[in-house]
Amino acid sequence: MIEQFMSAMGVDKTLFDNGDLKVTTPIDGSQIGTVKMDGIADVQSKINNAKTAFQAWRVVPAPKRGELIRLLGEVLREHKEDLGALVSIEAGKIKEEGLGEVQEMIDICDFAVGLSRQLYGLTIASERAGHHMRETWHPLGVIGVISAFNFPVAVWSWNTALAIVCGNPVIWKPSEKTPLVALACQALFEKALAKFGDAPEHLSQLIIGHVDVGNALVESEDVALISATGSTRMGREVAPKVAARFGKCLLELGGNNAMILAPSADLNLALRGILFSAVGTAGQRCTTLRRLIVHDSLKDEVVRKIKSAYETVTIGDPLKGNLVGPLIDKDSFESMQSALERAKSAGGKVTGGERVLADEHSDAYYVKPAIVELDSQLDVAKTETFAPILYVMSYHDFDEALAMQNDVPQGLSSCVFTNDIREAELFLSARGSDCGIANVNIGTSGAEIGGAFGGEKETGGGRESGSDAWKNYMRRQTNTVNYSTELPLAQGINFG
Ligand code: UN1
Repeated sequence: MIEQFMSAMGVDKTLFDNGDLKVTTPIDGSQIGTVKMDGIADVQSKINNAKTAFQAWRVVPAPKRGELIRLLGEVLREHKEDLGALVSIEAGKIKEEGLGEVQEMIDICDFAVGLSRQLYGLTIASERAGHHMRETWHPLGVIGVISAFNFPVAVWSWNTALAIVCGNPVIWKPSEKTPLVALACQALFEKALAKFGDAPEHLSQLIIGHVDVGNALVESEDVALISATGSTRMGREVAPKVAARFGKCLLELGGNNAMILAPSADLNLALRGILFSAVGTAGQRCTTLRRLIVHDSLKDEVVRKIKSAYETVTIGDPLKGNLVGPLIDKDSFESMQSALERAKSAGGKVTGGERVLADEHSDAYYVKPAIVELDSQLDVAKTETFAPILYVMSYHDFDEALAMQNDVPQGLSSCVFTNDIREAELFLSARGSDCGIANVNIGTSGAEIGGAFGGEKETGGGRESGSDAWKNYMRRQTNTVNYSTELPLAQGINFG
């Protein structure tokens, strides 16, 4: 099933049919490959390789480093269909979303190429005559990337495109659920390297395995930045370990994203926004819409319309034109069912959520998206369940809606649908949404790469992708230069 794509992208067959880690597709649960896992000693030697690569790469001019990423973007354009299909097969995304993910990679490459000529620092007025101050940004060191199954390639590219133009090598530990797309990205990166010519070896390396190898990366003093995307539970493990060695962390953890739907909203627009954000990627985006806070005057109509829209959503093989593909695995299905049970026993009214296509695919987990009507925001709605469950609650005043929106431990994405400028601006104000992403008349998911992506509270505080997220991958140096013949001290100190 995967061989044609893998060979088109230049992945050697021995890399995926001769290993100890079994890889299955969520489409039907069948095995699609086996991959060799790394051990702790492999991690150490890859870190050493990366350290050597760093010595050479950090002194290559940044615009030249950008050329490598320009070539990566070119290779990705050539292989968009192959990589997109492989993402669909390994992660279960529908075809359009698999392609969209590769487009997101191409976009960040373009962004990073421009950035390679814009790694600007400030010049600062010195208080001393004949002195000049400035800020310089230098390459940081070895960058460790830990990514999740749900955006199995885009998150690597956000980090890698920026890290490379900023002068750093990358070691990537993909999710053990999606190692094949990682092998493909590595092969595509190597194609770009071959076109580029004289880059040092080991600018991009993969580590495949479970939490033990991830830990070895996290605990290594030779890894300057750990950029980790995944659950809040994972972040709680990683962050203290990195902090203990004074390393840097960029965390992209759980989300529990809400929409406030106000009376003045364009309902058709809102319904389309709800549908894409709540059921797209089968509810398995960090940015998935999980809570709908709807004005009480609209609640019945909106719930009715969502239910009828959900009836028309086609569920099934993600490569065959359906809108909703499978959940990643059985564990994911079980945690969805247990969240629905909890909601039910706390008085929630559950519609949908049941397994479908079980006869055809006993080892794959397709579900109907669920709507859960709640009288108030119960604990179950404050927990992120990585599945298509939309909790619907109503509000009466806008302040109450804002309080509900913010009353969860996570702080990734949020939106308001309104045509009332006061509500829209309040939502975006200091006392509005407490999330890293706050949108007006756009759903919670599907962010562009140009903005900084990430969120507050249990989401971990990191910002990746656009805006000035590149600063994560560089170290800031403050320079003071004295071009006078005196040695005046700052703060006017007279030292004899
Ligand atoms: C993620 O789910 O980890 O905003 C990333 C979005 C995508 C990225 C999601 N551009 O939905």
